[in-house]
Amino acid sequence: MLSVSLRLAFVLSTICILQCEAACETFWTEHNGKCYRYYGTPYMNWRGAEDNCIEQGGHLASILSKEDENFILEMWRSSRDEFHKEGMYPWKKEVSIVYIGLYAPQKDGNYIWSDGSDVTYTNWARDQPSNGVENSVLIWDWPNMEGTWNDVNENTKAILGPSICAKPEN
Ligand SMILES: [Ca+2]
Repeated sequence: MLSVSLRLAFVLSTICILQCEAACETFWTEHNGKCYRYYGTPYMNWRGAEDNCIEQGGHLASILSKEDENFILEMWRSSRDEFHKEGMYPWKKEVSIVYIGLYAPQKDGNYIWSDGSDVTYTNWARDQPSNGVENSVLIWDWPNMEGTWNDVNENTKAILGPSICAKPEN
C-alpha cells in the first residue's frame, strides 16, 4: 500500500514538474502575477490586436505603475530588436509603436483599460491625448518622445501591428 502511495506521489510530482512549475507558458514572460507576450503580427489596428490577445486568454497589456511601464518597455524593445536582427522589421527601431490596452470606447476622451483595471497611471506624450476619433492608445518610440503614449484612430493599422498581450499566471 505504501509503495502505491509513493508511486502515486512520484507520478503526481512528475506531472507537476512538467506543468505546475512554470507560472507562464513558453514564449510568455512573468511579471507581477501576470504573463506577457509580444506579438509582431502585421498590419493590425488596436481592435485586431485586442482580439488577438482575447484569443490568447488575455487582453492588451495594462500599465498601472512606472514599474509596469519599465517592464513593458524593456520587453517591447528587446523583442522588437530581435525582429530587427531577423530582418523582419521594415521600419527603423527608433520610430516604432506598440499597442497597449488603453482605449476610449465612446470616443469621448474617457479612457479605460480593456482588462478592466482602474486607470492609475498614464504617460501621455506632449499635446496628447487628442481624444475624439483618436481613441486607441499606443506607446511610441519617436525622436524626443521615447516611450510616451499617443492615442490614434482605431482604424490605424501599424506597419507591423506590434502589441503586448497579458493574461493571468497559470
Ligand atoms: Ca493622438
